[in-house]
Parts: sequence; structure tokens; C-alpha cells
Amino acid sequence: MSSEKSPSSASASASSSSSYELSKGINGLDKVILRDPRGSSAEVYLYGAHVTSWKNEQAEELLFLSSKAIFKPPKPIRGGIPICFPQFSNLGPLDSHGFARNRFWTIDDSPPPFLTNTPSKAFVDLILKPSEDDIKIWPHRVALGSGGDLMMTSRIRNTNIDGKPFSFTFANHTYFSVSDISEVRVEGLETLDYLDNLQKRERFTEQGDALTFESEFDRIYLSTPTKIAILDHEKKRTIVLRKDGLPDAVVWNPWDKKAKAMSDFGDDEYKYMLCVEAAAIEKPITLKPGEEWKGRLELSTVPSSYCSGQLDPKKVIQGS
Ligand code: TA6
Repeated sequence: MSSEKSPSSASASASSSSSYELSKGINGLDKVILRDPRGSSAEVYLYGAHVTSWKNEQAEELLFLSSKAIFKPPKPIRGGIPICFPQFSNLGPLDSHGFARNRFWTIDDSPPPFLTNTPSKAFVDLILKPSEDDIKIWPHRVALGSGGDLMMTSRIRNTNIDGKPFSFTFANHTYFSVSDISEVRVEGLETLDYLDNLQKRERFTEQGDALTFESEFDRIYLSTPTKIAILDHEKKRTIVLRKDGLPDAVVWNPWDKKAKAMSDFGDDEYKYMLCVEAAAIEKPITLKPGEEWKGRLELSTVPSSYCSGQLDPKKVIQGS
């Protein structure tokens, strides 16, 4: 963690049902801390509505945050869960990955009603106030489930009054902490088509079984199952991603050369992280005025006795 001004904190409970702690993080940036009585926790910076920490009941960190991460706008924070919106990567006129990750969000004390109940009190609603040229609202809820699961629900509503539709792409660009990248397997993406960002986004079909990593990896998997698993036997842990409204999944590891080229990333840190990103990329989402989109990501951990092969799409689809 970079050695800048130390944090301070105060507890707050905005809307009657949620409780969280408001605190000063690195460089005095505002952050929210969510705690579950059983010990799990999460931290969200208002800068970028950026989750920078998710810990299980044993207080083990499950997300990767670079030791060189820069907590100074307009630089996005390297690690945790940046939100790529309203544009993924360079798929449009905006800066790479859009502006949501380097804007200041605010805590929304009166969020629009959530249709689904949030199973715990530990949640916070964040909203990106529209700037002069945007008249859309983006309520975003980060919640910590009673089992330590992390849930993120993003909603985009087009409130345009001039009848104009609004299109966007989206990703929860999650950096997971792994014991050793060369020992990790990703399940649930076998046999799927993907766009290879290392080959001008040419389209290929995934062979083999689970994904393993031995060099730079940057792919957009298309129309994936709703469940994907990251198996880390050394940590005796499997992280399960469940996603809704986010049909695609990006898998990224910069490996050594790209790692050296990134000033806010340690040269060796590629060995201890893997990005698996729930996303909507291949088919941009278009909202007519008054329409709303919702994307949901739920992260949970299971002991790695969970046997491999359970998430092979063929098996998942056959429901065996
Ligand atoms: O999600 C994968 C990716 O698009 C890679 O191509 C790589 O650029 C990565 O995101 C990081 O992007 P950033 O703009 O945060 O440096």
C-alpha cells in the first residue's frame, strides 16, 4: 500500500436500513467501510465508487491492490474493482474504460427503490451525479452479504427529456488476489468464443478445458454462463462469480513486459493477480428515455474441495 496520509474514520448509517462507516482513506480520499458481524469486510472509495478491499471472515484479502496504486485523481486506482463505464477499453471516443472510475461519486441517502432485498445491513448506495451534459442517473449499490459475499448492483437509467437513446458498454474490472498465477485455473469459459485483445480482437473459439496462464492474456469471452470460478488450490480457495445482465467476461493478466510498462504496477505483481471481469461489451446496451438497465455481480468464496470440472459449460448446460 502506498505510504501517503493515514486514514481516519466515523460510523454513519444513511438510510434506515444500511449501516456503514465513513472514513478518510489514502490522501484523505473519502471511503466507506462495510463490516459484517462475522468478520468479513469491504472498503469502497467514493472516488470511482471503487471497491479496494474485500476480506473474508478470517480477514484475508481477496482482491489485489497494487503496492504502486496511485490515489490521486484523475488517475484510476490500480487494483480492486474499477467500474468501466460508459465505455469499455478503447471501444469509443472516451478515455480508455470511460470516466466512471475517475469521477467522485456521492452517497445516495434516498436511492430509487431496489426491487430485490439486500440480504444484509452492510451496504451503501452510491450515485454519480450527472455533469452538465449528462442527464442520466447511475445508482450503484455495494453490499456485503451475511456470508461475506460481495454484491454490486449497477443501474443505468436514461432520463433524457429530448427523446435521445443512450448506449454504453460496461465492466466490473475485478482484480483478484491469487497465490501464483501459474497455478490458477478459471472454469466456466471452456468452448466459448472470445475476442483476443492481443490479436486485434480477432474472434476465436476456446479449446481445452479450464483456462491456465503462462504468458500475457487479454481476452473478451462472449455470452458466458452466469457462473465462473477461479480455482486457487494453494490458497485452498475457489472464488465464484455470479453475474446478471453482464453477458461477457474479460480475463486479463499483463505478465512481465506490460507489468514493467505500467508505472502504477509492480514489476512482479502480475504473479499475484488475475482480472476476471463481468462485462457487457459485445452488444452495447441501448436505453430509450425512461428505460433502465441493471447489472449485478456477486462474488463468493468456497473451499477448494469444490472439485474442478463442475463449471465446464458443457456440463453446466447439460445441468449435470
Ligand atoms: O480489461 C483488460 C484491459 O482492457 C487490458 O487490455 C488492459 O489495458 C487493462 O484493461 C488495464 O487497462 P487500464 O486502462 O486500467 O490500464
